Amino acid sequence: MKNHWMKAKWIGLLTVLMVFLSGCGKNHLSTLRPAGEVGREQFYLMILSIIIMLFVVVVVTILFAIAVTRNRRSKKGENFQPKDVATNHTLEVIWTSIPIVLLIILAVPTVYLVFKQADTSASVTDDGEVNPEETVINVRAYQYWWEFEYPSEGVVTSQDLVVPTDSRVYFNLLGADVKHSFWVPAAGGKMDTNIDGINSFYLIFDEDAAAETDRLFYGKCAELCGPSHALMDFKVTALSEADYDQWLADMQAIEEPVQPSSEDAQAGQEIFNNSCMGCHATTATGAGAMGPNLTNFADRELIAGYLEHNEENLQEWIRDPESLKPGNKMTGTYDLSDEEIELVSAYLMELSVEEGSGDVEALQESREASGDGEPGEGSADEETQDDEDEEEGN
Ligand code: HEC
Ligand SMILES: [Cu+2]
Repeated sequence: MKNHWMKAKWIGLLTVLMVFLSGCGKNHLSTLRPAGEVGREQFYLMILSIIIMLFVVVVVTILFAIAVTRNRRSKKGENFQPKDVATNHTLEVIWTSIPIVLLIILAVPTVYLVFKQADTSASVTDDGEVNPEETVINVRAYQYWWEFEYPSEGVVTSQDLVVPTDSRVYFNLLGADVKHSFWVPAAGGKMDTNIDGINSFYLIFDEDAAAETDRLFYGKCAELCGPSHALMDFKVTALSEADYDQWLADMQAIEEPVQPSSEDAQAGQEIFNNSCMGCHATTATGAGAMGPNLTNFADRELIAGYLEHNEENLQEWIRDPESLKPGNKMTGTYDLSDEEIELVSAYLMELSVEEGSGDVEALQESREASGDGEPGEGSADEETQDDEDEEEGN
């Protein structure tokens, strides 16, 4: 009987381990498969500390084994007294200095990297403005969603973060209500989003790593921030520099909300304007709104940060957000019939940003002409023109 129990326990333990450990090692998710320089440096620190720890464990285990086995009474007789080393100076110097040396070995690279990875000075210009030549993203964390603002380009999005590969991406982190924590496990360690001060750091996403993971990485909130904390996920889309610029330009081109084509969607837009517009923007400007910016909602990977992106889930979300994300701030703020929900969701599913509709050259020029004026403003007329052309094409 007892044997059976032992066996069952082992099998149980192994199963649990298998389930959890098989979660490790996925490229888009894991700290153990770093996707860029920052994550890699932190990974090496982990390896270094594990090596040091193993060394200590091995040495202590050997000493312990010697102490236990060497002077057994059964071997040496009842009256044997082992040599007293309590005041041996040489030994004391050795076992005081070894830990000090080990800590120094760990401290030097740790301190060096902590300072290196906290260096965000390139993200601001000498006058304290955001440097338009670097990728700078302002992150605002809300219960239970994420807003991403690209200050130099005047673009706002939410839930799906878009970044360029192979260069530093600087993040300025702020919490809008309570403290959250911004974490993209594959790219680097987490950092708190406080409500009373901006925390900054940078991450790097390698082009190779991005290509391996369909350009998608997972992000999470890593601070217990309320009942739906565990659902406060986001996606990171890592694009090549050129595609990233094109995405920004495409977003900039949406100066007016996308016009729906089908009749259902048009009716949905009216409902949206009456019931939802107060919290949700459908153009790519306007940070600090009550709800996620929905300009490119149809292009996103997920709904509400964690649901598969399809019309069924969207309708379920609009019908009863509380059942999907307890404690969220959208619950109970409107009253729609099932039919209205279908219309509104048809509208949202048309909120797509046309690829290639933006003027990349204007974007890049405005970046180079850094310092004076607001970047991205200059080409507004042209972009409106482009928009109209495309609508006719639809
Ligand atoms: C009081 C403000 C408010 C109103 C009104 C409101 N919402 Fe929301 N909405 C939110 C908030 C806040 C969230 C984020 C919830 C979360 O994820 O915690 C959200 C999330 C969403 C999402 C998911 C967004 C994403 O990026 O995945 C959709 C879709 C949505 N709302 C549609 C609607 C529709 C349709 C209406 C009108 C019928 C509406 N909302 C009315 C505040 C509001
Ligand atoms: Cu959170």
